[in-house]
Amino acid sequence: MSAVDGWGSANRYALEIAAGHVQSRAIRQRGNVIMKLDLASTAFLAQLASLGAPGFHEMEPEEARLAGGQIAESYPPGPDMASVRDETITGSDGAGFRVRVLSPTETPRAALIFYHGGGWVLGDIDQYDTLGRQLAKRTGAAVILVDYRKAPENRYPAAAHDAYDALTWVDANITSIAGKRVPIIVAGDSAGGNLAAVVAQRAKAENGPDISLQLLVYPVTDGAMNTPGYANPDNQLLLNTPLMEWFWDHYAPNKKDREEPGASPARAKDLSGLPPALVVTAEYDVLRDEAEAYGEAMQAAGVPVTIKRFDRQMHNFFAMPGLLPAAATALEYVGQQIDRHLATSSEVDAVIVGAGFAGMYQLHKLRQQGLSTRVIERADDVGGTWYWNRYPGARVDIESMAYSFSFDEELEQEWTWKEKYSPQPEILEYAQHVADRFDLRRDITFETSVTRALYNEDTARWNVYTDSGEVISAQYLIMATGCLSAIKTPDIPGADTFKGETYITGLWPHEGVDFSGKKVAVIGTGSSAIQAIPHIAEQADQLTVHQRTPAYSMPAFNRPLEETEIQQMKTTYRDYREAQRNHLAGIPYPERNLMPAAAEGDNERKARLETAWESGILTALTSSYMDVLSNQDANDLVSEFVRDKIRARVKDPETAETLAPKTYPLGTKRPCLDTNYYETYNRDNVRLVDLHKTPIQEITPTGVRTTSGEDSYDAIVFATGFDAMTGALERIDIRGINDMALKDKWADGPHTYLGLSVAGFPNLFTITGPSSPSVLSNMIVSIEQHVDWISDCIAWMRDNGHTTIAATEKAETEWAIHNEQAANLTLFPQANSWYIGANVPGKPRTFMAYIGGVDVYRHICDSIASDNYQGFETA
Ligand code: NA7
Repeated sequence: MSAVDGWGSANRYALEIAAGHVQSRAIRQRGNVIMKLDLASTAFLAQLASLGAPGFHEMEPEEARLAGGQIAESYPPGPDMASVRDETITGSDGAGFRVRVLSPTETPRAALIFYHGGGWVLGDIDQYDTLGRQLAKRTGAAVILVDYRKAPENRYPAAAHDAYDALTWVDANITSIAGKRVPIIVAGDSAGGNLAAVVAQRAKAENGPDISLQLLVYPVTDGAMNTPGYANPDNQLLLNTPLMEWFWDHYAPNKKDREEPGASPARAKDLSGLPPALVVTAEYDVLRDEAEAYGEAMQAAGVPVTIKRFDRQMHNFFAMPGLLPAAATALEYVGQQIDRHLATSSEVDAVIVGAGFAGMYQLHKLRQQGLSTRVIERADDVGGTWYWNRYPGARVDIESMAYSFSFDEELEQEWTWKEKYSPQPEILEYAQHVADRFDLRRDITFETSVTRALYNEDTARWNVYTDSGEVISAQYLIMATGCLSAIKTPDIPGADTFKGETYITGLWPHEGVDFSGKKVAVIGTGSSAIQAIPHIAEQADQLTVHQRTPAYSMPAFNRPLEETEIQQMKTTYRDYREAQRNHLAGIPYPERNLMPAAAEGDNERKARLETAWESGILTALTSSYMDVLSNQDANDLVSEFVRDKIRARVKDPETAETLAPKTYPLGTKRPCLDTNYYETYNRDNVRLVDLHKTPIQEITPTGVRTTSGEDSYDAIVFATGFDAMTGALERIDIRGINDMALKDKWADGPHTYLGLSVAGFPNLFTITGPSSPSVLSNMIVSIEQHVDWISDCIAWMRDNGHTTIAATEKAETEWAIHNEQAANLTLFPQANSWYIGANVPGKPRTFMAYIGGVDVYRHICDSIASDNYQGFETA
């Protein structure tokens, strides 16, 4: 709904009455003046002017309140809150008044007391509900709207008393409002700004509650009404001199009262020692000059004050949410100022998001370089993917000794892997060992999620928000959020109606699950399902697997490692690491055969593929010929070899054919390693449902309904994967220059330079970000390369006196073109894989990993760095 539409749908009676509020005559006669307003405000005033009606000051207060209330009904509803509660406070003089506590969905990081405008005569907390909610959502503060007593029924100082009583009530109840002691902000617009200023002065004079900030939106500050704006009708849009006189006459008819600072805060003799203030004004507002004068007077008295005038705006624009775009702009501005204000208490050089392998190593490196660093992690321990994926059978499918850190030789030597492919608990133990060994936990804040990160162009720093209400200011923001960490929530109709047990492989209960005696459904047949299914089948009474796309899987031949091979590896680690770094996928053995598949006869080829099969190494089949991933015929030969293996492993020919993938080339979706996966379908208690033949229609309260009927289950296991590569980044509201949201920038797919940096987002780094080799490689090899590169870049910046670095658009485009060309040389784009975003409905289809190889990519990154970070802009 546009601003004008919103207004147009408002009650006509309200419009007519409000029209007088605008000085319609002045508007008609001075069209040149109102055209100085922005378009929406001009249209808004023109609509009011065309209606013609008495001004508020020509009405009785009750009638004016009614009109004001009806105008407010055209505001859109505000955002949802965690809770909204109205309370009645008994003030110090015994009178009661209402407050409304709006609690944001995050733990509040401040309490913002808002006094509404309306000349002490009009307005109430219902009319400010939308603005209050918007403020709570944007600032992360609990907002307390105050329904102070109004004039003329209750003249000065009733409103000022209530305003102060609201402050002391909030101060006394801060832990029930915010969960802990948080900073208090007093805020208000127009007459409400007056009350906020008055409250701040009284709190100072009486040594009352600590106020962290005053937010004064075009506040009334002086009953003398003698600033230049009062003499200039051109400057009086939506509020004019007669209406101000009417307000003052109702609030403080006694002229002597108006001279007191309790009514006119600008009259206070000493403004020093007041809390910092943010004064917001509008260019065409009768209150502009007195508001700015008050701000300047506080400044002169040594108070930190920011005065922000919104050009081409009129009085009241801030409090018309949804009607004027400028209201949203001003709200964002105020939000950022409050962010800055609250952020100053927590400052570090770098914030790292995520304490998986990437976050841990990055913390270690930056610490070594002397940077103060905080890691924010949503889990209660380190480990990332290995913390969350605890489903039965979860294990690494790259050899354990290759899937480990190389940066510290002592670490390599002291840690001994027990199996060829370690199970999840052992890898988690390794992550914990790394955290202990390098004393990482002291800089990691656990059980906390980053919800927003906003780049502040003035300070060239990031404000990083957490769901615990903290804001951290950091020069560098490093996303170590993982490529496969944002769970794809089950996108099947009715998924939330199932009454039995529901499990998601990537969010497995820590205490484990006992499926004994149960009828279990598994949905999905990717790597996670393939690992879990044999274990679930052994426990469950019956297991039904729902397969949409079959995977190519080969046996892992997992086994305990022998002492001799452990020792052999430990003595040759350096050479092995070197080979990893210079290999396409960071998995150097078996070596890639540089011969095309067609160059060998059937028998030699069969022998070669058998050897690859027996190795139980993930990349062995795709490495068997140089063209397996780029030539359809070559791929067909290898794919058919695997299909024959599946046929040999599964007794029932129909089930075997269903399990044999035929719709995409081998290797173009993530291949899998398994232990007894296909053999599991030979069990009597296991059944396969081919969703291509009988698609799922819905999940019901008791089971799963496909086009062939409904089956009931005790438990459903969703092994349905992740919103890969971009999901974890886009779920955080990351905003760069000009408030550009990363999610918007990536609306048609991720744009990055090297998968490390994003144009328009200075000092933001993404470890194994989209368009880097990441998931096409051994993740640990890629993580180490990225962390080393980022750390070197930061060191270089410091050595050369640069405070910011960001990719240029040009470099980003060049990288995107190169990426696309590289992908198009292969068969990868043919498959509907998560590499391409095809698994998430509505996700743009782009190939999200660099296919040129870890070795080539490393070379490119190093060349760019040694060429003074070509493609980056520094400041
Ligand atoms: P994957 O590999 O994305 O597998 C998810 C599976 O779930 C896959 O078989 C999907 O079929 C299937 N799926 C997803 N949504 C549905 C719906 N709505 N209906 C039916 N089937 C569905 O995730 P994993 O957790 O197994 O593995 C992720 C990576 O982690 C893995 O590759 C390793 O790198 C580690 P689809 O193929 O989309 O037709």
